[in-house]
Amino acid sequence: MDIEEVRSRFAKHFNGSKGQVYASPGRINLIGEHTDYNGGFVFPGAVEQGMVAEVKPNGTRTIRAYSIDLKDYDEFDLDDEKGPKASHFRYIFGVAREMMKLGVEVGGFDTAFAGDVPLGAGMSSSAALESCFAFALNDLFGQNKVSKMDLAKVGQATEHIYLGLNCGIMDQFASVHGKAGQLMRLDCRSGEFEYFPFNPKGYKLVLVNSCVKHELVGSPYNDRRKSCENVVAAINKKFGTKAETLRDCTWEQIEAVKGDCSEVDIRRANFVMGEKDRVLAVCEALEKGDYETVGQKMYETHTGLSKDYEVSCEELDFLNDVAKACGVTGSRIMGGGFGGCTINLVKDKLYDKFTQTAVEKFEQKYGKKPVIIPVVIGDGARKLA
Ligand code: GAF
Repeated sequence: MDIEEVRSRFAKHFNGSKGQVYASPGRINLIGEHTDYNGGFVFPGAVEQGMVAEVKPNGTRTIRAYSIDLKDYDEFDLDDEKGPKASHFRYIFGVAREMMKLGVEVGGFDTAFAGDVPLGAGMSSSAALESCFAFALNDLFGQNKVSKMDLAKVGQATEHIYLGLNCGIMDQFASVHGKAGQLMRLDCRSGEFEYFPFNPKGYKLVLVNSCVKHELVGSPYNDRRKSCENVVAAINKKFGTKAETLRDCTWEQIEAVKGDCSEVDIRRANFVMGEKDRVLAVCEALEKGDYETVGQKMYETHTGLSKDYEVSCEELDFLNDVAKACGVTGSRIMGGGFGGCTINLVKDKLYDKFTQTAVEKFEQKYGKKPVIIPVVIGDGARKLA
């Protein structure tokens, strides 16, 4: 997103005034899907695409916000619990309210914002928006006292309370903590994380966006989380334990409550257990430069997300099959599912053939072109000017 464009729109809408400019990115995730809300591991990185916002305190209790992309304007009061209706404004309202809960004396502000994270692609444009405003309000009203992890939690709470999506922490975490050229392995139970330089020699990461609109708010995402919670509750009941998430449970315990849960819930819990282990296996393989194993784990994840967790769709399964047939090292659905992109680990020499074939075959079958998005791992939330 061009900062000058945001600057000129802001000036136009707010009487020629000038604020501070902030940015925060979307994310990819190499592996570790639906593990975050189960206390497991994830392995995301920030991307270069993100959200840019110019923000200026206005000395009132009102937020005046202009979405440049949607050409939509609204004003809403910080102290009016209802907040705005449109989701793009609710993210901003939720972040402001959650920052206030942390003791930040948020005042009214004017803002114009725009982004280049493709919407509905599973690259978390919503986390980019939340993290951008959490970072900005911390800087403008909170003397940057709120820690990065708490800024990520502000975004997550916004999803839960203001949008009704019971997501995990991965997307907001990645948007806030990202570093150019580095993936991050996060333990979602302890909050500990490690940066992993990611520059696979001879390989590239590329997203293929099916353009099947992935919209998690109102999707069966919350049901998936509920399935996992059902199994944890059954285990606690049977064993008198106090497990908080599947991370605190064992395969044997899941097997033992088979008769107490639905077959679907057990299948989903088993997927999560396997996925948690796959993240660790991928990290180990990466350290050895063993990209074949990384790729094989990605395919396993795809199969699990498609057959067991049931968050794929026909188009994504098709793209996964095309990748396999082309000899791509690893390929899988990325993000929450129900549409969006596949993420593919491709040998440099196969890159052109694969991307061309994916576009051609997909267009032949579905009558529209998927969008190829090369992955560049970028920086997290920051002040631009
Ligand atoms: C979405 C959610 F927002 C994340 O918290 C995560 O659960 C992901 O789906 C699946 O791994 O992006």
